[in-house]
Formats: sequence, C-alpha cells, structure tokens
Amino acid sequence: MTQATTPAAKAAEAFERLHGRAPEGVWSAPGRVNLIGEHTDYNDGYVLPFALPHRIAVAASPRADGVMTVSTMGDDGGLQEADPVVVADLVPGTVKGWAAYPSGVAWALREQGIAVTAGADLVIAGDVPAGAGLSSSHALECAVALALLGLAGVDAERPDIARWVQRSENDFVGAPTGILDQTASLCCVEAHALFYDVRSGKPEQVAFDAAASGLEVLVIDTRASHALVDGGYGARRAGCERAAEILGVPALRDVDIAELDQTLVRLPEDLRPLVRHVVTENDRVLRTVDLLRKGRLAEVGPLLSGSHASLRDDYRVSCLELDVAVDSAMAAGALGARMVGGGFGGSAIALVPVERHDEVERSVLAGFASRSLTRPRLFTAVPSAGAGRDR
Ligand code: GAF
Repeated sequence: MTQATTPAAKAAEAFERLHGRAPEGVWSAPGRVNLIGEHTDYNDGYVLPFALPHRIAVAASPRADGVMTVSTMGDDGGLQEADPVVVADLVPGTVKGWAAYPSGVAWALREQGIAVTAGADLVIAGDVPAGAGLSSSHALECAVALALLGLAGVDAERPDIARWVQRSENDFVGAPTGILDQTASLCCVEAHALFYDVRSGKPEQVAFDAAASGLEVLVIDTRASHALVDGGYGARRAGCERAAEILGVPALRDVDIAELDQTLVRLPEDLRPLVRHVVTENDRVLRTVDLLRKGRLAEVGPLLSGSHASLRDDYRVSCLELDVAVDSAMAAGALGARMVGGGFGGSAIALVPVERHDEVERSVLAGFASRSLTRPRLFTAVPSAGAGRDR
C-alpha cells in the first residue's frame, strides 16, 4: 500500500482503518495568513488574508443513531478518539478540549435548522501547525462544517457558513473571535488575497503573485504559544465596543481617519490607543489593496511594518518572540514585517526579496538563538485554495 501524503488521503486511510469501510466523502479547509488588517474584523472593518497550502481534512460518513464520533490523527499517525456525543443533546459548555471545535460546529448547524442530528463519524488529519496563529482551529471547524453540510446534502453560501462557524466558536467553544479566519478558510482562492469588507460581507479576490515581483512572504512561526480563549483578546474587543458606544458610532470602522485626533480626545485615555490602531489599520488595508491592484507589491513593506508597530505599541498584542522575528527580518533586508493573527505569540510574516531569503532566515534564527528562544519554524507562504471537497 502506498503511503498517504496529503491530509485528505491520510484522513481517508485512517477512516477506513478505524471504521472498516471507506468514508462517504472527504472535505478539507486551509489555514491562513493575514497580509494586513488585524483586529479590524470585529470592528466591522477590512481584512486581507490568503490561504496557506496547509490544510485540515475531515473524512466523514453519516450515521443513523444520532451519535457523532470524532477521531483525530496525531503527528505520530496514531488516532485520538473523543468521547462520542449525541448531536441533539449538545449544549454549550458540555464538551471540553479539542473536541469542542467539531461538536460546536454540529451544534451551530443544528441551531440553524440543518439536518445533522442523525449523527456522523468523522476522522481528522491535517498539517496546519497548531497554536501557531495560522488558524488551525478555524480550518478544523470549516472542514467539519463542509463535511456535515455535505452529508446533509445542504449547499450554503460560504459567507453564511463562515457566520455559523463563528457562532460555534463564540457561543460553544467560548472564544470571542471575529470572522476573519473562517472567511479566509472558506472564501480564499489560489493565487489571490481576499479583500473582505466585514460590514458589506462581500468577498473580493485580489491577484497576489509575490514571485512575479521577485518577492516572497516568509512565515515565521515563533512557537510561542497563543490562545484566543484567554482574556487579552476579549478585553481588547470589549474596549473597542466601549469606545464605539462613547463615540456614538455603530463600530470603529465609522471613525473618519481625517478626524482621528479630535475623536481621540473624546475618549478615556486607556481607549485611545485601541481606536488609533483600528482606524489606522483599516486605512493601511485600503492602501495595501490599492498597491496590489497597481502591481506595486514592493511598496507594501512599510504598511506591514506600520501595522506591526501599531499592534505592538497601541494595541499591545505583540510579544518578545514576535518583535524579535520582525526586527531581525527587517535588519537582514525584509521590505516589511508584522505579526499576524490575534497576537500574544503565534506567527509573523516578512515580505522578502527572493535573493535575501537565506540572509533573512539566518538573521531570524540568530536573533532567536541569541536570546535563548525556541528555534522558530520558517516557510514561504504561497496563496492557496480555500476549503472544498477532496473526494
Ligand atoms: C484572531 C481572530 F480569530 C480573528 O477573528 C481576528 O480578530 C484576528 O485574531 C485578529 O485580526 O485570529
């Protein structure tokens, strides 16, 4: 027997091993990096992610007894089986640990009136690095959502599925995240970045071919752990909502950057940096999209670095490892660099001229080693396909 290599092939093979029959189908969803537009999604703003080639796959078959079983493949190829759940009985707070993610999706779809209560067998395999801020949990949720919808024979619009997945994450898992990651995983297409205006809910594809400009997006997984269920993310989100309320606007997206200084003085001091970040970050997204459309990718560098400075100094979600990644990449000739995702650990990206790749990599590794930090993992990110059915 040939060795399964892709997550989809691994999930299918593991399903057959566990259940003694082939799965009815296999669905998969990618992780993402966000080129720019951080902590803007829950402020009704703009984001610009692209999908990674790394994916989480779910091999699935329906059951008839109302039970959902979920097994996931570890790095050693072994399967970890979650306690089976009765889909009709799922209630937020009843499933803990990694199994809360697939259970939450089943719960959210059930709440939506989708026929998932007959149950299903799911087997998961993937290669999105976990806890690296590259959206592995959202990839898992999106793949499970497509699998359960596929088994139910329901064809839904991707932005709607993203909202259901967000509900499962917010209300079942208990992480107060926005809609960036689910939308990226479900709506991205190969060779493009996704310009998403959260308010309008309209995904727009922007061609993104770094190689054509002699550039690459280098991902630096700092391996500093990151978790969105902890308080830091929710506290900032609550601060933004409080600021919007004081300013009398529906969301911080509605603050005009031309009036930013006058607006900030109307706020308590602790909220000013949050608002400054969100307003300037939305502006940086729009300027990045404009440059991409004009084929001027190299000029995006300062916007990426500006985003990092704003996340570090105003939003205060960076950490030592992310700053070392960004500073050491810049010192070796990156055109721009920034942390990606929620922050407090996870990954950074650097926009790098292809001929500087080795130097940047050496500089980042040396920067981490000189501070006795865990060796980071580096790879070049290629904009890849969004979620879909594999077989
Ligand atoms: C995390 C969240 F899940 C997203 O919704 C988004 O807010 C991001 O942090 C910050 O831009 O990835």
